[in-house]
Amino acid sequence: MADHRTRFLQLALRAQALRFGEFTLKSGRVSPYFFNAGRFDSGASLAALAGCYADALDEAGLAFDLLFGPAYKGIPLAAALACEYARRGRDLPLAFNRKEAKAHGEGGSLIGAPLAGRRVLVVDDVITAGTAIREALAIIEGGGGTPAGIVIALDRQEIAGEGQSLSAAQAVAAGAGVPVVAVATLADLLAFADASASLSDERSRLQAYRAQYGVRA
Ligand code: OMP
Repeated sequence: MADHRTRFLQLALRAQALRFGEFTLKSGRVSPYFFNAGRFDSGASLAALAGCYADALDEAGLAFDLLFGPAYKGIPLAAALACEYARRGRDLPLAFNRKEAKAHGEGGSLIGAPLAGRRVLVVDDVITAGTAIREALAIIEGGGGTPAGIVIALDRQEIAGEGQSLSAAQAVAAGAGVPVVAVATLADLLAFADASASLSDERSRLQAYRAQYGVRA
């Protein structure tokens, strides 16, 4: 497994951003695991996470010239990634949205660098059914930007609905015509659990969940 994948899973477990148990998702599915990016709640842990995003993007070789963080969870992720790129010698423009448009002050719902004419990379936490990401793509198009890709920490590799053959991430990628880059996927998590004796119970629950909702390999 690529170094950044293992590094990310170790970081997520240490930060308790990745937890095992019983969680009801936005989709209504009951999942044996949950990824909460909000647990990357210190400068050092966010910086380490941003390093994993940047390594995954380097590996994918995507071309983009603005980072967009959708409210709320994408905002600190995109900001941390912008700082990571600056540290690596690339100063990228950064933008994000607020959920409720403001009628006073600077107005509107977009904040930061203008999207118009730019190839925009969406920086977000996780894709399950793809709803949140589709909203972000619509915001970018509304702001005159061109979506160039999506980067997330975790692709849960679930089908969006009964009988579908593509995962939600694959369906979003095909629909928008842009790649989705994930630092890690459910398959990576399963491989990671395989290699760690302490996660053997979790592994069988993850496999059962994948058999029910996961995309067929
Ligand atoms: P979709 O919009 O269905 O792709 O789900 C993505 C959103 O679900 C995320 O932005 C979170 O709000 C939430 N979520 C997590 O944060 N972590 C998970 O492991 C699963 C979900 C989820 O509810 O599916």
